[in-house]
Amino acid sequence: MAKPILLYGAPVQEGSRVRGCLMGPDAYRTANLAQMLETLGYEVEDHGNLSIEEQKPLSHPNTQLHHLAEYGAWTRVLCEAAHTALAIGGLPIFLGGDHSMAAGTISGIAQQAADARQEQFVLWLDAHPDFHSLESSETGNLHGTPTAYFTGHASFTPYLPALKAPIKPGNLCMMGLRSVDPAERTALAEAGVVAHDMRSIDEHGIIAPLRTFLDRVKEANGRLHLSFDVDFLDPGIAPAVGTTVPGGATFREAHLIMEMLHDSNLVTSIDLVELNPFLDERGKTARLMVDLVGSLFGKRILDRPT
Ligand code: EXY
Ligand code: MN
Ligand code: MN
Ligand code: MN
Repeated sequence: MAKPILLYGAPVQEGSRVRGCLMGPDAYRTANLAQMLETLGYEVEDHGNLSIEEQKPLSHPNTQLHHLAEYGAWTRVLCEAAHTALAIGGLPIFLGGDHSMAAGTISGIAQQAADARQEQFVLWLDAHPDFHSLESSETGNLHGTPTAYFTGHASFTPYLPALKAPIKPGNLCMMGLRSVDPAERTALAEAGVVAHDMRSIDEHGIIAPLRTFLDRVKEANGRLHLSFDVDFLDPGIAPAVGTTVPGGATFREAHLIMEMLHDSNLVTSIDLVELNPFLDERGKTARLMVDLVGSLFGKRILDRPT
C-alpha cells in the first residue's frame, strides 16, 4: 500500500522581492492537485497552510538582506512539519511558496532520515543553484540561499536553526542550471555539488545523468527529496514565476524526469516552489505543475510492459 500523501501549504514570499508566491498553495488546490492524486488511487490529506508569527526585523552586515527574521521563523516551522510528516509515515508535498522554504523542508527531512539511519539525497530542479551565503548574496533575496544552508556549506548562525543533519554536497544533484552568480560558481565547485547546467542537458539529455544519480540513491538504500522550482521549466510553457530565465526544460524533458522518478520508486518527499499565480496565464503554469506531479505519481500515456 502506497504511503498517504500529505499536502502542506507554505505561503512563503519573503525570500523574494516579487510578491505573489503566497498564493501558490491555493493555486495548486484550485488546479485540483489532491483530486488528481486521488484519481490515481492515492490517499491524500491536505493539512492546510502553515504560518509564522509576526517577526521583529533582524539586521546583518550585508544590508541588502531583507526578511531574515521571517526566514528563520519559516525554517523552524517547516523543519518541524517535514520531520513530523516523515515520522508519521507520510509522503509530504510542500506547496510553495518561494524557494527559501527549502531551508526548512530539507533540514527537517534530513534530520528524520538521520534518525532512521538512512542516507538522504536531493534532486534540485532549478535554473539557479540557490547556493549563496548571507555574505555573498548580492540581491539580498533569501530564496537564493537555501542549498548553502542545508548542506552546511555556509554558516547561517544565529539566524537559522543549528543544522542537525547536513545534506552531503555530493548527495545534492542540480539539473537545469542557467543562471549562476560568480560566487555560487566558485562555491559549487569547491563543495563538490553534482551540478548539470542546461548545456550538459543539451549535449547529453536528461536520461543519462538522472539514471546515474538514481542508481547512486538506490545503491545507498537512500531516500530522495525532489525540490522542483517552476523556473526549471522554459518560460514559454511556465510563465508564472518571478525569476524566469530563457532556455529551460521542455515539456517532454520535464515529464520524462517525472516518469523516471516514478519508475524508480525512490521519492520520499517533495517541494513545489516559486509558483507565482499573479504572473500566470489563466492557470497554465499551475495546471502544468499538477500534470507533472501526475507523471511523478504514475500517470502514464500508455501502459508499459513490466
Ligand atoms: N542568484 C540570484 C540571487 O541571488 O538573487 C537569483 C536567485 C533566484 C532564486 C530562485 C529561486 O531560484
Ligand atoms: Mn530556486
Ligand atoms: Mn528526530
Ligand atoms: Mn530558480
